[in-house]
Amino acid sequence: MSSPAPITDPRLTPGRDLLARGTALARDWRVGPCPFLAEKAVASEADWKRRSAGRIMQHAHIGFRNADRSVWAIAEVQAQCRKAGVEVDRFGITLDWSMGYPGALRAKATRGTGIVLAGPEDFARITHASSAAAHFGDFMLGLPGAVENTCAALAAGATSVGNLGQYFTFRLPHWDDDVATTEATVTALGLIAAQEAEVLAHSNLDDGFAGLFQDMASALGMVLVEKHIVEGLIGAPLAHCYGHHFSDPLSRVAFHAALARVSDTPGTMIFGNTVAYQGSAAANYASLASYLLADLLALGRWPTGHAVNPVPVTENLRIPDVEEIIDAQRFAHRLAQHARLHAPVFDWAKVESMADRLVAGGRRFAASLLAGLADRGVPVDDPAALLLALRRLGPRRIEALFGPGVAAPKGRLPVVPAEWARELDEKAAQWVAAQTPLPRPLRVCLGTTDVHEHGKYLVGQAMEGIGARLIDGGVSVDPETLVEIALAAGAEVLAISTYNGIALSYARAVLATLRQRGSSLPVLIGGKLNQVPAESNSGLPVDVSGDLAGLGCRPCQSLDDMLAALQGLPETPVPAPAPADTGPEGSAQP
Ligand code: B12
Repeated sequence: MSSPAPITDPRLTPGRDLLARGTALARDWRVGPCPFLAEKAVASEADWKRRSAGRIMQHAHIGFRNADRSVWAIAEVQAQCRKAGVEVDRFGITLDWSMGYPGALRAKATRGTGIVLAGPEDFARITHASSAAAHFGDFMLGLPGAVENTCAALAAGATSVGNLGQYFTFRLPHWDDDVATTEATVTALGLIAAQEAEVLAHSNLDDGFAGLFQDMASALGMVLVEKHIVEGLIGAPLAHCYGHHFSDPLSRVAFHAALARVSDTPGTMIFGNTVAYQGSAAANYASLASYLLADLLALGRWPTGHAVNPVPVTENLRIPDVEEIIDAQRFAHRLAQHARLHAPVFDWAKVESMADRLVAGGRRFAASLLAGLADRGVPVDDPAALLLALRRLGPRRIEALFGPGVAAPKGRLPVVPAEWARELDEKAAQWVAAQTPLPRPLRVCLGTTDVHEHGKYLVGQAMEGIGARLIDGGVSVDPETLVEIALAAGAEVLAISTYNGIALSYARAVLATLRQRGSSLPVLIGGKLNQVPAESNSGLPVDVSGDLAGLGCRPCQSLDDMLAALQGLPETPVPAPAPADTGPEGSAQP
């Protein structure tokens, strides 16, 4: 069993030197002009949010891969919505994960499903596409390319830059230099702090540990820890975003109330509860209404400056098109008119009481985490050292050591259980209850190609439930490493969970490595089985399940598919494994 990396690293440049680098960069890289700042006559989006307090703001997300199409879409959505009397206040775009690398490495990096912007001029095309605020959230802060991307975004006139949440959990393929990633992130935060205009450093909690903690109070505690680092030690305003994984209205509104109690920095947006999108467009409208109503009620009572984010109902099927984005915006606008009438029938006392528990638990978590890091030799006045230590500890160890819940035999009892874990636990238990166990305990190595690990969490529980023995292949693991872990542990099956539009290229790399190693291990693959074809004009990913089957993999859409694939494997057990490493820290198996 390999021991986890130490949480301090002598190679790391002290935070104060990195902040000085950021301040020096600010002499050349300042917030530039853009139509949003000009039309609203403000210095930053934070100013605009403060001035608009009390008005419901709307965020639209544009997910195209092509820059021309994105620029056109932003203008079109703003124009069409304005015609319909709906104001879209801000647009977010999805940078490609290859943009996370330093500039020199980007051309060779595997592309994902997002947009590639070549330099400051390309960023300016986005900020000049409309007079709404532009939000560059993903694959900027928190990744090794943070400094270049932040310079470009600021010069283009963006005044909210993210996404610190990604720092904690995201790993780029074949990039393991977390020291360089930390240095780039702290330098970029120093650059943001040194701006004359108030630039919001944005952190999407769900992209970080909040999507993996089992206790919502730990997620609130991370808000306090991140604020200590970014606002306290670096001096940049930190805007928090949450929402992907917050499904039930009570805990969603209570989290908002708790956030409003611990932060007065304007929020960027409340993210859509996209994990609830599981069916057709019609069914997803119910999910949209459910989370949006909660957000509108919460913002009515605690106007934090967050915009609502009505996610188009096709989001779980494909990258939403312009008409679908406009429909979602119009839906949100109309629902906001209904929402205030719901406020009197909402049980605010229940919300306040849960918010009390979240705040108390979050404070305990933050205090004990910071004290625990100090005890372990981390200089808690150094933002770089703190960030690195948190990233290396990872969500499971952090929660096990410092979680606010009472310790119990199988982990801590959550103060407020995280919805995502509760739902998946139930789903796995229900499915397992209806199955007969496997005839023998197959050894299955299960890993993910990218940050999405809920598929792995569910599949892992289901496999164990029917008697498989699980070998942890890790999260965001390179194909060669996954094969290495599987073979070293004597796995009889390799199971891959993938979501980032790279299913085919990843499977090819796994099969090539297996062939090199003379192995014919069966490969199961599930998740989002798509890929953007190299010769694509649209830039949209296409389903590759057929190609995967053609390669000899077993594509699985469901747990039933998984069971059928496992049952189709040869009866004879392969020889027992050599004692092996159970894989890197950060996997979904607690
Ligand atoms: C939750 C989520 C996130 C969370 C993940 C939290 C976490 N730590 O796990 C966060 C917020 C971090 C996230 C980030 C991103 N996400 Co995301 N995310 C989702 C979302 C909403 C749900 C996916 C999920 O976890 N489902 C839960 C699982 C349990 O359900 P399921 O997928 O139906 O699983 C079933 C089967 O697939 C099967 N299965 C799954 N794996 C396996 C494996 C095996 C072996 C077997 C047998 C079966 C199996 O098991 C289940 C059986 O019922 C989807 C949209 C959607 N609604 O599907 C987008 C989605 C997957 N994300 C997407 C994207 C683009 C991203 C980002 C790149 C966005 C960005 N710009 O930052 C980043 C990823 C960055 C990176 N470095 O990789 C896209 C992918 C696009 C594509 N491929 O076409 C999606 C589809 C959204 C969209 N429409 O644009 N995301």
